[in-house]
Amino acid sequence: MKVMEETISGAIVRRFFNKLEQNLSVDVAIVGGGPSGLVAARDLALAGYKVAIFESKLAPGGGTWGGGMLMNEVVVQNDAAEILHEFNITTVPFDEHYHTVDSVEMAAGLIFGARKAGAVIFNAIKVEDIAIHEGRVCGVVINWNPVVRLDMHVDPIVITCRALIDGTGHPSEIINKAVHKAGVSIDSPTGGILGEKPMWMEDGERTTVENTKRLYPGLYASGMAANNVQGGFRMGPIFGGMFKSGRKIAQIIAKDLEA
Ligand code: 48F
Repeated sequence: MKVMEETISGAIVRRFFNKLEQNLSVDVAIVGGGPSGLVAARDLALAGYKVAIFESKLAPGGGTWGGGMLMNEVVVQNDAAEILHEFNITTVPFDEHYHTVDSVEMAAGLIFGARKAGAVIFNAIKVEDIAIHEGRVCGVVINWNPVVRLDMHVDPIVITCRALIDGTGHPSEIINKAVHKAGVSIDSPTGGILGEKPMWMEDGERTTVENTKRLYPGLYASGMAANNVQGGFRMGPIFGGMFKSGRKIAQIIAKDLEA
């Protein structure tokens, strides 16, 4: 008779590798489980696309958990609060323009919503490179984040995709690979990365959405990564622009994948 330990280990190994195998090729790979990536993931999964998020940290959620300066409340505009209500996240009206949200409920709710819609989340996995074939981004190169952090000389594996979202936030890590490693010219005023400007909440919130677009065949940016690329201002603990950016990039990708 099998001992319990063998059953438990077997269940985890079989189920995990089945999940990985089912996602070796996806419609949309999203790098980073921050707020923009999670909204995009839910919208695209609800639209019927096969979506996988690769998040380097153990806990997805990106910059949502800590509120402002570890005070765990964030602020959203009225129209963005409506997106959170779709996730069943509670918002509390503050004045005629803004709502506050418990940042822990928001992080947990966004993750749960994306997952329940059908997006698969691989955590503790770092996207360390991209695949570009014949002028089109077509994959993410992944490795266990602890392997990368320990600088172990271990080759990665590749997940192929039809569309790739850089949702890595301020560093726009994936677009950096495209520009500096692959040497491609992206859809920005210089063809490269302009870099984020300092704090200006109102402008940053607006431009985060405006700057959300396809940057190169197969390559898209959402959230702070999109704003960093186009030289937008940062905005701190107000999150409406991130949700709207996630929604916008999902719509752009759905249109491109249909074409
Ligand atoms: O930064 P982040 O929360 O992304 P976002 O959707 O939202 C930005 C806001 O949180 C905040 C802000 C709002 O006013 O300014 O910064 O643009 O989340 C990015 C996620 O990407 C992960 C990282 O751990 C974080 O959870 N990430 C970054 N690089 C990689 C990665 C990588 N190479 N591979 C996998 N995950």
